[in-house]
Amino acid sequence: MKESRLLVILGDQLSLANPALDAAEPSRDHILLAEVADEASYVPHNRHKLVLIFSAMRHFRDALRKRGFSVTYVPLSAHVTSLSEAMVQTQLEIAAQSIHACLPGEHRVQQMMEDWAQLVDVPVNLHQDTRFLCSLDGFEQWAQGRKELRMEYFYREMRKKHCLLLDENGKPEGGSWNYDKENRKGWRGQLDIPRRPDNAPDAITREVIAEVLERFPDNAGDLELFRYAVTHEGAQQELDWFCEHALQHFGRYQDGLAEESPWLFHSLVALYLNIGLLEPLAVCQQVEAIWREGKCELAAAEGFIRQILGWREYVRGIYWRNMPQYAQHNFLNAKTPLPQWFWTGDTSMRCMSQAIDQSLSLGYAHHIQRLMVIGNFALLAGLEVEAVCEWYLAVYVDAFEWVELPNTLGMALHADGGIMASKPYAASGKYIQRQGNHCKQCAYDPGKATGEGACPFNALYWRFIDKHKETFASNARMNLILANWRKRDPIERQAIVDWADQRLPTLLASDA
Ligand code: FAD
Ligand code: DLZ
Ligand code: SF4
Repeated sequence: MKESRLLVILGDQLSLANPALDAAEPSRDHILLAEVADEASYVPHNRHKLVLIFSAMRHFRDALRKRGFSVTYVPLSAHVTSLSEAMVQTQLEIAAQSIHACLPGEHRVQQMMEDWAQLVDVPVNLHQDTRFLCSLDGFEQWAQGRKELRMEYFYREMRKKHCLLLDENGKPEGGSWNYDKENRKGWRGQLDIPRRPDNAPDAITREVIAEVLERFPDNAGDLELFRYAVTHEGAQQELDWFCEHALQHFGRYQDGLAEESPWLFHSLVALYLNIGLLEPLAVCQQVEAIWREGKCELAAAEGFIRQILGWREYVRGIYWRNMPQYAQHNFLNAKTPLPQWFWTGDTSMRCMSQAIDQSLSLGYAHHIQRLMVIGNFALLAGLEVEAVCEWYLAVYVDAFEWVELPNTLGMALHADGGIMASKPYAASGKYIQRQGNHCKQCAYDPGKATGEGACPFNALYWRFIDKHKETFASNARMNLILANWRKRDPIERQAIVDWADQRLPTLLASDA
C-alpha cells in the first residue's frame, strides 16, 4: 500500500503544475486549501485581491474535487489564524504519512513553512517552485561572478534557453534582441482603446464578494467593478482577448499614460500568472505564435515576451538572492511619511490622482503609472521606503512580495543602491507630459518649474538631483544630468530648490 500524503496548496499556487501535485493520486492523496486570517491581513489587501484569491481558490477546490481528489477547504468563516494551524488541524484529522507543499513566493511564509517539520511527526517536503522559467539555482549560476546583474543579459540567456523569438540559426528574430526604442510612444488618443470584456461574477465569486465586504469594510477596492477571471479557462480567455485586441498596440504604447483608460493596451496577465491561473512559458509561446502568424509586429511580441521572460524572472531572482536584507535597504535615506492621500487619491496632481484612484478602486495600474508616476513622486519626495513598499503590496491585485519588493524598493525608489537598476528612475513633469494626456486636465503647468501653478514634479526633480549630487557623482549614467544642473545659474538653482522645499509640505498634506 502506498503511503498517504497531505498536499498543501497556497492561495497563489493554484496550478496543476504545482510541484506538490506531481504524481498526485486521488486514491492516496488528500489536498488542503485554507483561507486564513494571517494571510488575509498581513497588509490591508485591496478587496479585489482578496476576492480574486478566495474565489480562485474555491474554483480550484472544485476542479480538484472533479478530478476525484478529497479536499479539505478551510473557509475564512472558520476563523483559522494561520496556514500552519490549518495544516496541523488537517493532519490531526487525516493522519497522512507525509506532507508536501511547494515553496512559497515570500520569505515571510517560507520561514513559517520551514517550522512545519517541528509541528507534526511525519516528514514535511517543501518542493522547489517549478512554476517559473528560471530556477533559483539557475539564477544564481547566471549571477555568479558578475559585477552587475543587468536584466538585458539575463533576458538574452532566457531567450536562448527557451527558444523564444529565435531564427533557424539561433539568432534573435529581426536581428536585434530588444526593440524597446520602438516601444516608447506617448499617448495622444491616436486609436480607439478596445473595451475589455465584461465578465460578470458567477455565484461563487458573488458569495466571496459578500463575505469580503462584510469582513473587510475599510479596505480599498470597489467590488461593484470586480471583473477579473477566477479560473484557468477564464484567465486563458483574458489572454486570448488581449492577443486579439490589444497586443498589436501593446509595444508602441506600453509607456503611454491615458486619461481615457486604466488599462490602455496592457494585458493584466500578471494577476493570473502570479496565482497560477496562467503559465509563463505558454503565455510567451502564444504571443510568439501570434507574431509568426503575422498578426502583430515583432516589437510588440518581443516587448511583451521580454516583460515575462526577462523582467518577471529577473525580479524573482533578485528577491530571493537578496532576502531578507533586501527589505531593509534605504540607500537614499528616504524618511518622509506617506501622505494620507495615497489612500484616497485626494491630490490636485492629475497624473497622481488618476493613478492612485484606479489603484484603489480596481487594484490595478500599469507599469508606467506604478514606476514613473506614483513611484517617481515617492522617489522625488523622499517618501519612507517601508511605507511605500507596504502600500504597493496592499493595493495591487497582482502584488506578492517576491515581485513587488524589487520593483518598488529597487526599481522605483532606488533604495537598494543600484542592485536592480543602474540609475534612479527619476523624471520631471516633462516626461509625464510627453507620455500622455493628463497634463491637459491638470491644474498645473508642466512647462513651469517654479511659481504658482508650476508642475510639482519639475522642482522636485531638480531638488532630488541637487540633494543626491554627491551620491551619484561616480555614476556614469548620471553624468549628463548632473552636468546640466551644475551648468545652470546658481541663483536659478537655489530658487528651484527653495520652491520645491516650500511647496512640498502643502503637497504632502491633502491639497486637492
Ligand atoms: P503588462 O504591461 O501587460 O506586462 C506583461 C507582463 O509582464 C506582466 O503581466 C508581468 O507579468 C510582466 N512584467 C512586466 N514588467 C514587470 C516587472 N517589472 N516585474 C515583474 N513582472 C513584470 N508586478 C507584479 O506582478 N506584481 C507587483 O506587485 C508589482 N509591483 C510593481 C511595483 C512597482 C513600483 C513597479 C514599477 C512595477 C511593479 N510590477 C509588479 C511590475 C509591473 O508593473 C506589473 O507586472 C504590470 O503593471 C502588471 O500589469 P499587466 O499584467 O497588465 O502587465
Ligand atoms: C495573498 C493571500 C491571501 C490574501 N490569502 C491567502 C489565504 O487565505 N490562504 C493562502 O493559502 N494564501 C493566501 N494568500 C497568498 C499567500 O499570502 C501567499 O502564498 C504568499 O503571499 C506567498 O506568496
Ligand atoms: Fe502631473 Fe505635472 Fe502633468 Fe499635472 S502637470 S498631470 S502634476 S506631470
